[in-house]
Parts: sequence; structure tokens; C-alpha cells
Amino acid sequence: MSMDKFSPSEAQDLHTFFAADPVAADYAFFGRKSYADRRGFLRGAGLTAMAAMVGAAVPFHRNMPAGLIPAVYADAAVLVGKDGLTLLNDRPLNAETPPHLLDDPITPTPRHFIRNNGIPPSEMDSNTWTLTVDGLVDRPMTLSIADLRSRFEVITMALAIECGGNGRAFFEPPARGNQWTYGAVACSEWTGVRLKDVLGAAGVQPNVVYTAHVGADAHLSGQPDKLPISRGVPIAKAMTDNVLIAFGQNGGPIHPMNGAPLRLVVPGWPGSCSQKWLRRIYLRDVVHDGAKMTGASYRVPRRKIEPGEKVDKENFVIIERMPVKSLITHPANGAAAGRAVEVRGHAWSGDRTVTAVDVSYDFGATWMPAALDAPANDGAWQNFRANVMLPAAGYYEIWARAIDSAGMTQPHAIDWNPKGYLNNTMHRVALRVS
Ligand SMILES: Nc1nc2c(c(=O)[nH]1)N[C@H]1C(S)=C(S)[C@@H](COP(=O)(O)O)O[C@H]1N2
Ligand SMILES: [Mo]
Repeated sequence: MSMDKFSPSEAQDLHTFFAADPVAADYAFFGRKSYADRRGFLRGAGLTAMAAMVGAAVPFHRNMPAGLIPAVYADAAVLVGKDGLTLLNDRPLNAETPPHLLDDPITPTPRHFIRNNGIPPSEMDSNTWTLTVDGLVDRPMTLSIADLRSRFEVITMALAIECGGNGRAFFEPPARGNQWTYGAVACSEWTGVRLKDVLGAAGVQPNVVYTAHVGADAHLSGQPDKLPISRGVPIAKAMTDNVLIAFGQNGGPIHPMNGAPLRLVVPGWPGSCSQKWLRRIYLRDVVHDGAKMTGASYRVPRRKIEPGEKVDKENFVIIERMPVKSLITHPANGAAAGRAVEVRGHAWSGDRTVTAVDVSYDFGATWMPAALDAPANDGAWQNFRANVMLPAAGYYEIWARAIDSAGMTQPHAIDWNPKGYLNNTMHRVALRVS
């Protein structure tokens, strides 16, 4: 089975994909080779994945042949195991979640956005997967997922991941790239081991300054020597308590498009730091210069520039923490409502906590504080809610602004940058009250 059969555009067309290679299709969508044994019966993790995807247990699963597309999916072009995502690009696959589908305190796996830079690997087998840790370490090592589980403390944390380009769609003049609106953000519960524990076991040499991450996905060009993306973080960030090497998502396996069977989760920093399909981490004595670490990738001008202005690449800096931001997840934009409305959403600020969220329904003339939860743990987003009583029938906008532990708040408009990163302007939703 080869991954060129699983081009993301075919992933939209289940019939083509399953017809071309039923075993690869089973594997890609149901995530585990055990889905179909030699006789074609569903088993083990495959059965669990199938049940999760069709939304119920499958009492007659023994009769289900391998390669059978569940009829519930057979009529639509859907991303299997994803629910309601908006497709932005099919090669590479990129899909975001509408804000009102991000209402849960913890994002269910089917609603976690997908941001791929290349073509996902064909093999995502947790039994044979290995992670190599090398470079400037005392004891280079190659670990299976079973090794990770047995040698290190296994923990579960709610950790927010936001793509550096979330909100790019609102830059003027437009910035090239996926036109993310609001939904390239999610907060799943990730299960795994701390990166710092693994690096500690390998022995970080004193001259290390940066990590370098390698995944198993292929470059869009098909050239085997080219990586679609290879990012890293300063060693101090890598050694913080909430950076995980994860093998579980929301109590189940990681979704194939979210990096199964092993990925990094670096909360609070651009999502690109959270390498999916993680194969190798090596430590370096220089700032990593892998794919999408240089030029204008995940970098912004050092100083404020005019919209459309050209900047030398030397005057760009690598994005580190993501800025303070909030998202209104209820009501949905444009919803019809009565006068009494519960406003709900999430707020986050990379490496900081959010101390307050304010809500306005009069275009920012007055603001009221929302009730704000503490983060589930360091690196989780924080949930907020506010009961609003609108004075009369008519058109309103609900605005939200978060304030973080350093006193930073969200702007009405942000400075333009060439690639459209770091848009943390206030979120607004329209309401029609009758
Ligand atoms: N191997 C690999 N890791 C990757 C990427 C990728 O294309 N390949 N995309 C990165 C980017 S840019 C983001 S925003 C996050 C998105 O994670 P998700 O697709 O699970 O939401 O994964 C990151 N890790
Ligand atoms: Mo990203």
C-alpha cells in the first residue's frame, strides 16, 4: 500500500479511494491495521475507530467485509472521523472548524482542525512506530511507543494548539496561504510523555540551543530528500512541563490526520512546532534551519511595517509564543436569538494565563466581565460564559476581548505582516433578536 494512493483529494472521494486500495483506505480512515484481519473482520482498535466514526457500536461487525464504506458516509464527500470541518485545501489537506462547533470545553477529535504541509505517511502503525532521539545527546536512542509508555511517566493534559496563520483571511492586502478564518485552533486532551523526560534520559549536552523535529510525511513534490516541514524550539521551551510526545487524543488513538500514532504537542506556540507523525528529534547547537524555519515561514518582521511593504529576510524573527486571543463559540454568527443570551467561548495566551474576558453587545461602548474558568492545566485554553440581556429586538454584535497575565489585550486591528500570522483581533458574532 502506498501513500500516493491516498492523495488528500482522494480522501474527499471515498469511493475512488476505497476502490483504488481498500486496505490502504481502511488503514487511513480507521487508523489501525488490525481493522481488517485476513478474513476481513473488524477487530481491536479498528473496531473502536469504526464505532467512533459511525457513532455507535456495530453489533454485526463480524459480517462487515474489509473495504466496505459505511453507508452513513457513502453519499457525501467527507473527511472520515471529522465532523463539520470546512475544507480550505485538499492538497495538502487543510480544514478548519467553524467557531460554533468548537463550543465544547475540550475539543472532540472529530472537530480538531487539520493542517498538513505535505502528504501524510501510509504507515501509522503504533506497534512498529519508532522515535529516534539523537544529535547533541549523550545517549542517542530509538524508542518504540511501548518503550515510551514503560520508561516514562504517562500523563494526560488538555493542551491548546493554534496555527500561526489562524485569522490570515482577514489581512488586507491579502496574505498568501490557507485562508484560515477562526477555526485553526483546538484544545484536545493529549496523552503521552513529557519531552523533557525523554530528552533528560538521552542526556542534553551543554551546548544545545535548539530542537529539530522530523515527521514521516512526504513533500508535495514527491522528492524523497525533501521534508514538507521540520521545525524546532529553543531547548528551554522543550524542557517545560507541558510539552508532550503524545500517542493518545481524547482517550482514544490520535486521528490519522492529527499525526497518528505519535506527535509533539507544544502548547502556546505556533501549531507548526507540534510535529505530527513524529519520527525523530535531534538536538542542535544552532537555531534549527529546517523546512519552514527560515525566510518568511512562521516568522514576522522585527518592526511594524506598512501593509504590503517588502522586508528583507534578515529583518524577520521566529514567532515564539502566540498572542492573547478569544473565540466566541456560542451563539453562532448570524444566529436568531431571544433577548436573553448566554455567550460562551474560550480564551488563551501562549505561555501565560488569561486573567479576564470582557464581552460587549453595543459595539464596544461598554463591556461586562464574563465568568472565566481557570485552565484545566498549564497550556489549556480557558472557558468563559456571560449572560447578556439585550434591550430590544434588532441587530447586535457580541464582541469578546481577553486580557492576559501580562496585561496584554486583544486589538481591534493588528499590524500587517507578509504571511498573515498572529491575527488576534477581537472576535465578533452577529445576532438577530426578535
Ligand atoms: N509532520 C508534520 N507535522 C505538522 C505539520 C505538517 O504538515 N507535518 N503541520 C504543522 C502545523 S503548521 C500545524 S498548525 C499543526 C496542526 O496540527 P493538527 O493538524 O493536528 O491540527 O501541525 C503541525 N505539525
Ligand atoms: Mo500551522
